[in-house]
Amino acid sequence: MAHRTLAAAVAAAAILSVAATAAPAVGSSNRWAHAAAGTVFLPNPVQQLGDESLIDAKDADYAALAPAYRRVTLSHLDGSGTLTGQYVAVKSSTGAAARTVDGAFPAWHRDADQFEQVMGYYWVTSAQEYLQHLGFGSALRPVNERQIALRVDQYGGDNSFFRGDKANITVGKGGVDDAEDGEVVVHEYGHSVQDGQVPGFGTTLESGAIGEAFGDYLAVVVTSWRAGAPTKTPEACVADWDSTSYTRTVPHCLRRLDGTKTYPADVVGEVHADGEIWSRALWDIRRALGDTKASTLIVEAQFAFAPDTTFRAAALDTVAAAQRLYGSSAAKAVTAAFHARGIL
Ligand SMILES: [Ca+2]
Ligand SMILES: [Ca+2]
Ligand SMILES: [Ca+2]
Ligand SMILES: [Zn+2]
Repeated sequence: MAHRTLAAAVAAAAILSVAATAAPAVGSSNRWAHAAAGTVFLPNPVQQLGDESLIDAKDADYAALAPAYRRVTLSHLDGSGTLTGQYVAVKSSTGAAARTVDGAFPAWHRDADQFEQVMGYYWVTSAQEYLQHLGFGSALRPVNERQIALRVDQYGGDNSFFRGDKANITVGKGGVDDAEDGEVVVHEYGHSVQDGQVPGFGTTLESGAIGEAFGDYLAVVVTSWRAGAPTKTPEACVADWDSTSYTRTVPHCLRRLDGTKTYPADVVGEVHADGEIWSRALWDIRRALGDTKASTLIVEAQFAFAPDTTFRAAALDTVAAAQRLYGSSAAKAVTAAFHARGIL
């Protein structure tokens, strides 16, 4: 199994390098036409194995986790042998920088710092590839097609965050190392995406809540797209693995997309909690229209958001994007999703 995946990766790399040699120069894009195999969770062991009893065990690599490691292809690399690529450059302050050996990244497991570096690279790049598969950067305008920095930091708190410099991501190592959960990485990239669309987005409680909600939504849709559905844990559950460190109830979820909160009754004045009002609307839009249409109109709508937008204004922008892209029946479904939350 691992061999076949590796062989496929090597074949893909060979095709890419042939294309890079044979094709005429197309600006600077050839610089990123490199690929290498790497080992990841797809997206996290709790979701992959359907096992809610897995625990951090102080970053140990124990037998029950073994089936969750997957050999995948890391794409859009610069060919330097480091985790430097078109959409993300990984920096680590906790261990030596990952480097390829004979053209592939060694099969590091979770007890090696380099595992989180590979995870950060793979999941940011996967999220950008998801946006491109929707048509952003081809039929639609590009979304966040810049190289961001992803830092793996050793601070104690269990809270990855999106820095004041906006584009970039820092993942921490509290509890389960944050970058061991692909959904945490993609959530953080969601903030970068919104900042790429609307510089400085998220200056108020409601716009901040929309930011948290979109990160949660993106985490689920990107990981389902890449790893496949149905999932072995509820698809609406975000960060099944990272959350084993700080939740008691099963299934372990940092948050869910399918909650029942409504506006304004359930507003508590905290962006993550209030975000669950917005993310449920996004979840309902996806259930009504399917992944591709829902994600396309949700992301397209965000270009129109003000940095300090309100739930109501952003919902109206989202209805308008649905109408523009897919017509009246889609706009009606989007309106219904926001109406059910008390937003419209
Ligand atoms: Ca680790
Ligand atoms: Ca953590
Ligand atoms: Ca999940
Ligand atoms: Zn966040």
